[in-house]
Amino acid sequence: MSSRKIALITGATSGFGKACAFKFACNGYDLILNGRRVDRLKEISDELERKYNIAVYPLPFDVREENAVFGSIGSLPEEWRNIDVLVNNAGLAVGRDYFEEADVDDWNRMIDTNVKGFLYVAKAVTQWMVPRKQGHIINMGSVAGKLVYERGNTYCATKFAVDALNQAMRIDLLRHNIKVTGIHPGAAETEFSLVRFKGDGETAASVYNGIKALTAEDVADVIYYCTTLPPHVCINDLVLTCTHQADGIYMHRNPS
Ligand code: NDP
Ligand code: 8X3
Repeated sequence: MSSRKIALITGATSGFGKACAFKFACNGYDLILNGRRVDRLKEISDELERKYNIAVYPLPFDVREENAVFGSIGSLPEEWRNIDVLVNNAGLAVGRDYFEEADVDDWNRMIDTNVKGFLYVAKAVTQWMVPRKQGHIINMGSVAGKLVYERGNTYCATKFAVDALNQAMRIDLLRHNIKVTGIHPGAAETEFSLVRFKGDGETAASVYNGIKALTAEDVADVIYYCTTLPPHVCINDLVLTCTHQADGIYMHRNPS
C-alpha cells in the first residue's frame, strides 16, 4: 500500500462509475470500488491493478442496506481510511410512466437507492474526511434534477433531492474544509436506459436515436477535472450535456 491518493467510487461496475475507476487509476489513484455485482467488481479490480500498477480494494454492498454501508465503510482497514475523493454515483431510474400509472415498487427502489443509499454512503465516508479536514465529495445528480420532464416524476424528484443535498453538504461541511461538487449530466449511453426499461434493449437504444450522446468517459473526464483544481478552488455545480441536448427536455435529433 502506497501513500497515493485514494478514491472511493460507488456504482463502479458499469457506466460512469467504471469509467471513473479507469480515469482515476490511470492518474495514479488507489481505489475502493463498490457495486453489487461481485464478479464484475473483481474483474475490473484485477484489470486496473494489472494495467495501472495501483491497489484496488473491492467493497461490494447494496447502498440501500444501511448496516452494510456503515459496516463496510466503517471497518475499512486503517490504510484505506484516508479517502481523498468520494464519487457518490450509484443510482438508477426504474420505469418511465405517467404518475397515476407508475409502479410504487419502482418508486421505492429509486428513493431507497438514489436518496437514502446516497445519504448513507456520503455520511459513512464523511466520518473519515472530517478529522483530516480534507476531502472531496462528488455527488451524481442529473439534468433530471434541474428540470422535471413528463413521466420523470419520481426519478426527477430523487435527483432534485441530490441537488438539494449537494448544496446542504457543501454548507454543513464548509467548516471541515471538505469540497462538495454536484455533477449533472444529460443523456449518456451506459446501462442506465436498459435498467430503466427493465431489459428492453430496443426502447433503451431509442433514447439515443439521432443524437451523439455523452459517453461514460466524457463524464469521467469532467469529474476527474473537478478534482485537479487547487485546494482553494471548488466547482460547486456542473451541468453537462451532449451538443444535441439543451436540458432534460429539449433535444435536436438527426441534425443535418
Ligand atoms: P449504469 O446502469 O451503467 O451504472 C449504475 C451503477 O450503479 C452500476 O455500477 C450499478 O452496479 C450501481 N448500482 C445501482 N444500484 C445499486 C445499489 N443498490 N447498490 C450499489 N450499487 C448500485 O448507469 P450510469 O453509469 O449511467 O448511472 C450512474 C449514475 O449516473 C446514476 O446515479 C444515474 O442516475 C446518473 N445519471 C445517468 C445518466 C445517463 O444518461 N446515463 C445521466 C445523468 C445521471 P450494480 O448493479 O453492480 O450494483
Ligand atoms: C439521466 C438523464 O435525461 O434520462 O439522469 O433523466 S435523463
